[in-house]
Amino acid sequence: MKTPRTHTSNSGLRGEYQAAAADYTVAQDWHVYSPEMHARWRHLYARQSALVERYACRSFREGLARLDCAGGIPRFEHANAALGGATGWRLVAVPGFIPDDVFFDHLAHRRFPVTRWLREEHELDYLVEPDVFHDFFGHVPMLFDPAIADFLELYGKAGARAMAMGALEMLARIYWYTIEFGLVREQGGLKVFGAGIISSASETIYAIDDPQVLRLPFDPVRIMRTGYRIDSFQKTYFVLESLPQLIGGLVGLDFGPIYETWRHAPALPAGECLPGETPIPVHGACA
Ligand code: HBI
Ligand code: FE
Repeated sequence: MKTPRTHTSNSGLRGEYQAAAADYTVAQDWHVYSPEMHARWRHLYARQSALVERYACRSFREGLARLDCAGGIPRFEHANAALGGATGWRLVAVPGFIPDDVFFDHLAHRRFPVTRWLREEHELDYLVEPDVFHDFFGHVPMLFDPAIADFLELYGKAGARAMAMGALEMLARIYWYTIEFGLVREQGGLKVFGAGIISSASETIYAIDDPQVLRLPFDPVRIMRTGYRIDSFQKTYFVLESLPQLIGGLVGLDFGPIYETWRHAPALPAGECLPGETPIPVHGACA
């Protein structure tokens, strides 16, 4: 039996890349997870699910309930049985972070790459790279939502053009400020739908409750111009009025001219308002 360990490959990324296929998929090898790893998952799950009721949007709560994964690291094939009938998405196991073009191609075909390895005991609170807890707990519940399901496919399909135009950074900011760190207004208040927030206990509370944080209305072009941090809590969050706004706000846009206009401009710093912008007050009350 293989030792359940994570390695650092030549690329400096964690995960076992040697065994991966050309599309970077691997077998999940669920039987290789140790009892300690399942216990660590339960610990992470218990901590985050206690916050979900109050802080997560309704789609997240409903999706999480359908996954039934409180007891240990889930089998991706079980999730696929539920997801397939709901939105046609399928999880594929990957060793960790994968090249942009490969990531886009999976999304364009409604395959969501889920990292196989789990964080170690000493890094329960913060990770820079995605692990199975971030990818599964954070992202998979939202794949049951039709708007998110369709948006992610569109995002995957938009990838090649953005890369060809040297505007990958701009497109990636859309993913970052929505799928990873997005908020949505629900029943008058603000809720989390971004996986980067909902898989972190401290950022979940910060993003919703901290009165100092800048919260701005969702605006795709503004987002494409705004830089972000990968090593600290976000300084700006963008707020959708509803999840379908994600698609509605993008379908009419021709990304080509937008990339052309802004791709050489310096990024707007996160945490700063532009003249004329009105931040959304904490807890989303109308200004
Ligand atoms: N790979 N496993 C994984 N997860 C990601 O979120 C990811 C990736 N590769 C590229 C990538 N994200 C982003 O740089 C693209 O969204 C641009
Ligand atoms: Fe993620």
